[in-house]
Amino acid sequence: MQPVTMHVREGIAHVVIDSPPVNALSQPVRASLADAVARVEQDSQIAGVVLSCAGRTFVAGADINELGAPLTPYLPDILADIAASRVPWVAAIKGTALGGGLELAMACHGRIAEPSAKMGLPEVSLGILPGAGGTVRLPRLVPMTTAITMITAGKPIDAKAALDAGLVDILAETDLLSEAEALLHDLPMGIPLLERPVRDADAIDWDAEQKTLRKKSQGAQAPLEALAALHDAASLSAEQALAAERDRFLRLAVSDQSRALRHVFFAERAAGRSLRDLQAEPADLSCVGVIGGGTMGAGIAVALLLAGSQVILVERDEASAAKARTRVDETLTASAKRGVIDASGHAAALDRLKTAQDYGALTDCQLVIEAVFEDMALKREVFARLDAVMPASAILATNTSYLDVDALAGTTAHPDRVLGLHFFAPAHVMKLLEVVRGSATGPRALATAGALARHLRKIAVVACVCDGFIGNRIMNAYRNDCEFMLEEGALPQQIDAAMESFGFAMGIYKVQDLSGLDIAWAQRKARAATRPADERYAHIADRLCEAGRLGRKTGRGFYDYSDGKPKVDPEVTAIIEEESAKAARTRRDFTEREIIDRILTVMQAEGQAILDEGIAESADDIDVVMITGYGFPRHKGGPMWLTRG
Ligand code: 3H9
Repeated sequence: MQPVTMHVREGIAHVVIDSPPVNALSQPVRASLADAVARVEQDSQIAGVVLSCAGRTFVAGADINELGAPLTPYLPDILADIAASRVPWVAAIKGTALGGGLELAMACHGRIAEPSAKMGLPEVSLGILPGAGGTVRLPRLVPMTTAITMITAGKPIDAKAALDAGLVDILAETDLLSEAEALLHDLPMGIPLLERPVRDADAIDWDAEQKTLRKKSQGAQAPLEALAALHDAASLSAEQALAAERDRFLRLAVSDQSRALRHVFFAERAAGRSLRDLQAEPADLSCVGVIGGGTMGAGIAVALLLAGSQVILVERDEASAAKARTRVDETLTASAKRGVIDASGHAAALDRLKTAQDYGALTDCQLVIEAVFEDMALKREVFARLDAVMPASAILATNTSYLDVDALAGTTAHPDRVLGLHFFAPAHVMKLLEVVRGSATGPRALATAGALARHLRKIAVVACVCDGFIGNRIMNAYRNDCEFMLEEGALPQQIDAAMESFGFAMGIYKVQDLSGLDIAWAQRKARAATRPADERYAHIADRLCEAGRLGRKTGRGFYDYSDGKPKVDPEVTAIIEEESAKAARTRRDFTEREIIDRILTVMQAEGQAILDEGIAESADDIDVVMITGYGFPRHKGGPMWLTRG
């Protein structure tokens, strides 16, 4: 069957794209669409066209598997034919119209959308820019400021915002297709879109836009190319701007950054597939227990509340429970400020939170997540108590970031229901969920982790038990090596600058100061007894902790925060130089390239060891962990990708 079908009813042709799962414009879809466009032109009985899609969504864009390959029939040519059609076309949008899908809709003469629909040009997230006229058509429909935000940030907007901006003509009230037909009758043919001027381009300070974007994109090329294409749209004829957009698109489509970003796109979707493929019935997530209402516990509770679950949060006493509730409330307030929920959503979420001091309050929960302090004895006690009160069918998870999940499971009578769910702070924002599979973890516990990730819209990556699992194990390895570089002559600010210019959101020393140096200090102390005597060990971080420099929370860590911002501190430099001398290292200069090469080499070696030991399911999973949990630059594809790229 053809992926694009056409049937004519009372002079209106219904052209329907049907190519699951997301109606991407693959070569067969484009060929079939081009054929439908030609048939419309030849059939004089047809007075108008409604273009719609089967399934759950309008077109989600070009087929990402085909980017960088020969593109015939070429989408911009098909869109030019639609725009020049002798009859009006109306796009009927549901689900999402993204990338080439939105460009297709913009080539039509009118657009109607379901109120729940979303529209966007997310190409920059794939290292390209809209390549089928998006940068030229969008600023002729919406104000240039809106076009700049939509195209350079790649974030979709909802139907109401699209209506307000002028991207769609009306929102459907009851039936999308019959209202699309009605719109066809009402549509004035007017001036063709490409002959209209761009909207409000005079208000733009292009140099300032470029400066801000350069800073924000941290080395990613596509957003800057997209901005340049929009500048072309404002300053050249439509025909010239379309040709310039095409050149930029073809160049970016074969770039290293686009290849890396496409790799990440598919790696993120493949992550945790083993959890989805399990036959076991996951636990019900309508009511979830959380033990501990500190930063992590409260964040996990907020993530669950925002997803619609009821949460029973257990704290050791009434005062701690009250503090936890306040923490949750404050986080919900911040979420409301960011537009994630409205006031009634905030109130409803808070209503779904119950606090308790007794584990007996948890017995209706099929999943309990423990998020108490990282202390093995304390966690063992929690698990023993949970095991005693919870029905055998309930799943018990620990949010530990490095402790032995098997040792915790060993304290229970049903180790098959125990697993690790390593959330990242802030837990209601960060996308990554490391699912730690113990040696006895059963399929129902794993299926529940998969269901939880979907419920919370997170990316699950499966790891087996080892110290630090995937992410923290790799981070510990390169953090150690960074300390060795400090001993050998580098300074924290140089290492941070090198990492940031590579594209990390933040250098390792700013990250440590932000999260606090005490957790890793406790970890090092716990390991001290078993550390081989001949293992190289740098004492710099320990010295800072001993001096009370625990990071931002104490106003001092690797940097001084007395002015709020990280400032180089001579006291830290002195400690580093003393430690170099004690370790008998001759200090020397490091180049940025050398620093980055060393960090990458350590990450890749540790990643390879993790794969060889069977801790991670794939190299792609390691890339996903480092990008979504540890600030590795997305447009570089991840440490393991770089060994292949
Ligand atoms: C573009 O349009 C360039 C043009 O400007 C120029 C042309 C000349 N292609 O995300 P999901 C697969 S660039 C191929 O899990 P959801 C995906 O891999 C494109 N495959 O579902 C997955 O496969 P699997 C610009 C695609 O409901 C399955 O579909 N467009 C594509 O959570 C389900 O995906 C974009 O960047 C694709 N375009 O979210 C949009 N899209 O089951 C990218 C999806 O084997 N897509 N797949 O793992 C999305 O953002 C989300 O998929 C969407 C649905 C929101 C649509």
